[in-house]
Amino acid sequence: KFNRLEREAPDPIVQTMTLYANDPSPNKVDVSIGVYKSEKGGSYLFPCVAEAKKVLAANDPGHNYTNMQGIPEFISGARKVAFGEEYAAEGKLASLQTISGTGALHMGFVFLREAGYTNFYLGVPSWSNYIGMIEFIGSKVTTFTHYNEKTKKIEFDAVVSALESAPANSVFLFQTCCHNPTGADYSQEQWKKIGQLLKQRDLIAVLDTAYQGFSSGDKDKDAWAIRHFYELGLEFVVCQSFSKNLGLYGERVGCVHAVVQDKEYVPNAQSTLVANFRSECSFAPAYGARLASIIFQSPELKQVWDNDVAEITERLKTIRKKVLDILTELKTPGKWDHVVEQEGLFWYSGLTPVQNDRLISEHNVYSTSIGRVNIAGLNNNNVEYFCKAIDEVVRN
Ligand code: PLP
Ligand code: TYF
Repeated sequence: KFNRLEREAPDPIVQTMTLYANDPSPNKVDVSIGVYKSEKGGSYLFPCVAEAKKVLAANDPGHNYTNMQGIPEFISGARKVAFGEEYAAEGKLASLQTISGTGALHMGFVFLREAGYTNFYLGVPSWSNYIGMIEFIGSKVTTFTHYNEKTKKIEFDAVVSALESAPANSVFLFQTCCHNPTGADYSQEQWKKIGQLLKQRDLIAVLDTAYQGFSSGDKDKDAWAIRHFYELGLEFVVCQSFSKNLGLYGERVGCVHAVVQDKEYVPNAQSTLVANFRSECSFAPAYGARLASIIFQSPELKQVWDNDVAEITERLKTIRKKVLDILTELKTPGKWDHVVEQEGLFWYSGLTPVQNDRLISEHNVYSTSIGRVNIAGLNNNNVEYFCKAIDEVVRN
């Protein structure tokens, strides 16, 4: 009976969030979960989303069932965001609206299992949920270390040797940009090498794209790897989240795309995605995808969105610079350039678990236990306090 169940460990990121919420200190700083916050410190409503909400309210579509593949305008827009107008129109994509990026990964993993691909490779450190999600559906993961703790950069030789040694038909799971948790991304040259090896060695890629735009400030530029793989004629899966780059976290807005080179087989891939979703979730949820569709379809709102993303990226870079300036001024022991070299929402600080615990217990600064700092949790009111706390735990 149910007493056979074991007690499962909670998500450590959610645990840190809860600790923060329960801390009464007026000085507390939340740099834990990956949520973009504005300079004022609160959650951020994208101006384009605020506008889309008004448009939707004025044209209430009601609450009927949607469509099992998802909202059609959402799917066509999401394709263009990931692949660009031209490739999105070529008819090589099978796409499914999903329960955000996590749902895109899940449906992507299930789709790959159906196609016979159950052997995954993952560079670590990486996003904490991947391994559990892959094993949950009975597929296997082999990890390799893709980050150099000393240089604070990608250890590309390790990536190449994993690609060179993995058996044919293995699946490599990559993040396109703003890597969670390391902030260390591949250069275009590195992506080219990865693409070549995938092709030569008969490997499949999953490209997880949860922060598109937050690296360069330009969503098209941040989709370079997706479009390059497409041009190489690879078959691969793209898992897209709009949690961060539209701020629609709780609405769960995402999409999974499979690139099928022989168009004759697109309907097979498409119907497989839909049949799997039917068994898991049935019809797609409506509200968030409708908001996104309104933005995708309006040239004016798309422009506002582009500006929003560019501004966010600028703010992230400014805070990174400020952290480096303050730590330099404090003469904090160690080398801290990686705070400006890493990209996106996260700074992989390199602080030890003990130092992170002390940040929480002695300074009320909540980063994740692996030393990942959400840069967007910092602002002019708390960045100095945050840096002084780091200085203190590093020195003593
Ligand atoms: N992939 C990465 C790398 C993430 O950081 C996240 C978290 O936000 C996701 C996927 C899943 O995102 P979502 O919240 O849209 O499910
Ligand atoms: O890594 C993060 O902080 C984000 C949000 O189980 C998140 O990706 C955190 C934990 C989790 C799901 C999403």
